[in-house]
Amino acid sequence: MNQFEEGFIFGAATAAYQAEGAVTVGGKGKTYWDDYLEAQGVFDPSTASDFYHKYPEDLSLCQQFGINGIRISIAWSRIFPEGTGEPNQQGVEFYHGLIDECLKNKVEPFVTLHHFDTPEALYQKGDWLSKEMVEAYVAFASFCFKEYASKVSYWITINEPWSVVAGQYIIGHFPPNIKYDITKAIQSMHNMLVGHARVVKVFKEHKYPGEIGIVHILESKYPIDDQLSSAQAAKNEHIVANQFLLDGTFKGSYQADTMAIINDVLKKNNGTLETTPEEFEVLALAAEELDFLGINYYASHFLAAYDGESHIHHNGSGEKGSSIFALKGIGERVNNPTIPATDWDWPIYPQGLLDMLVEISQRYPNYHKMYVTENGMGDKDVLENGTVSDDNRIDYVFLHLEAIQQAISQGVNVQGYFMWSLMDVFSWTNGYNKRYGLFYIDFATQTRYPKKSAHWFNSVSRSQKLIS
Ligand code: BGP
Repeated sequence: MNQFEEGFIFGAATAAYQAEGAVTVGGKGKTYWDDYLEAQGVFDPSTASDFYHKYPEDLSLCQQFGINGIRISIAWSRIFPEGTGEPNQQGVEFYHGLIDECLKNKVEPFVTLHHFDTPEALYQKGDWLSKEMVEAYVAFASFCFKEYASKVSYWITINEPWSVVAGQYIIGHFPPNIKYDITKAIQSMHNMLVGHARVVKVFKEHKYPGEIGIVHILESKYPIDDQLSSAQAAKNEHIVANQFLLDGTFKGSYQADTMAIINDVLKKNNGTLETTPEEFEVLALAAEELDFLGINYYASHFLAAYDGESHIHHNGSGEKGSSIFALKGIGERVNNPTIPATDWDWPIYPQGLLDMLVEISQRYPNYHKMYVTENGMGDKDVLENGTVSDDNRIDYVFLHLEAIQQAISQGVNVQGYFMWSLMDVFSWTNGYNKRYGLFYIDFATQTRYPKKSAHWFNSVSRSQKLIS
C-alpha cells in the first residue's frame, strides 16, 4: 500500500521570479513586481535564491537527493523585455542552458509559461483584463514552443489563476492592490482561461512533442458547522475559487450549477461577466486536448455565512491568528480549533487534498492525469550545525503523500508530486522569512544546506515507498 508505481515523479518546484534573482541582469525587462517592491522597500527580490547563477549547483543537488523532476518557469520579461517585440537573445540562451542542465542531471523539467510575472509593459495595459495581454501571451508561448519544444516534455500554461486574481483584485497584496473587486477577479480568471486555451490550441496544432497542462490551486472548502448557511458559504467559495476554473478547463464552459452561484455573487457585487461564443469554442477545444492537470494544494478552509461588507487581513508576517478573510456574497473563513495550522494560518488538512482529487475525478470523468505540482509547508526554519531539523515539514509531506496514495487506491490517476519548494525562495507577500525549501539558503552568502527533509525525501524517492 505504501509503494508508489515505478515512474511516479518525486520532484520539487521553483518559479523564475522567486528563485532566479538577477532581475536586471542579462537584458531582463521589468515585471509588475519590480517597481512595486522597490517602492514598498520591505522585500528585495533582486537576488532571491540566485538560481540564475547557481542553477548548475541546484540541479546537481537534485540529482544527489533523488529529486527527478523540477518545476521551472520562463520569465517572460527575460525573453521579451517589453512583453512583445524582439526577443532578448541572452534570455533565450539562459533558458537553453537551464533546460539542458536539467536534462543532463536527469531531472525532468516541467516548464511554466506564466507564474505570476506579467511584464510591466503589459501590466500597464491592463494585464489579464486586456485583450492585448492575451494576444501577447499567445505570441510569447508560441515563441517558447518553437525554441524549446524539442527538449521540454511537459509544459504548463499558467500557474494558479485564482491566486493571481485573488492577490490582484480581492486581497490586494499583488499589484494593482485592488481589494474586494470580485467582478474583476472573475473576469480576469475567464480571460486567463481563454489565454490558456489558445496556447493549448497552438501547441496541438503544431503537433509539438510532449504534453501540456495547467496548474490550479485547489483547496477544499468545508462548512464550519452543520448550519445550512455555512454549507452555502463553503459552496460559494468552492465554486468561485475552484469549480469555475475547473469547468472552464475540463468542460470548456461553465456549467449551470456553477453559473447560478457566479451570477449570484456578481449580482451582489454589482458586476457582470463578459464572454464571447468564440472564447467558448477555444475553451471547448482545449478541454478536449489538455494532457494533464497540475494541482497545487496547501490548505483547506472552513466557512461560515457572512452578511457584512468584504473584509480581509493578510497574514504576511507569520503572526498566528491574524488572518481575516470575509467576502461579501460568499462567506467567511473561520478558525477550526480542531485542525492544526501554520504560523501563517494555513490549516493543515491532508484530507482536503484527498477529497479534492476524488471530487475532480468524479465531476470531470474526461480528465486525463494529474500531478500535485505544489505542496509544502512554510515555516520559520532555523539553521543549526549546518542543517535544519524540519520534522514538522516531513510530517506535513508524509501526510499529504499518504492522501495521494489513498486517492490513487480509489482510482485517481496521480503521476507525480512536486514539493514547494526546491530551495528556500522569495515568497511574494511574505519575503524570506517563510521558508519551504528542501535546501536551506543563507541569503547573505547564497550557500545551500540540505535540510532533514531533503534526506528523507531522497529515501522516499529512491525506494518509491512512503516511509516515515
Ligand atoms: C503558490 C505559488 C508559489 C508559492 C506558494 C507559497 O500559490 O504558486 O509561487 O509562492 O504558493 O506561497 P507563499 O509564498 O505565499 O507562502
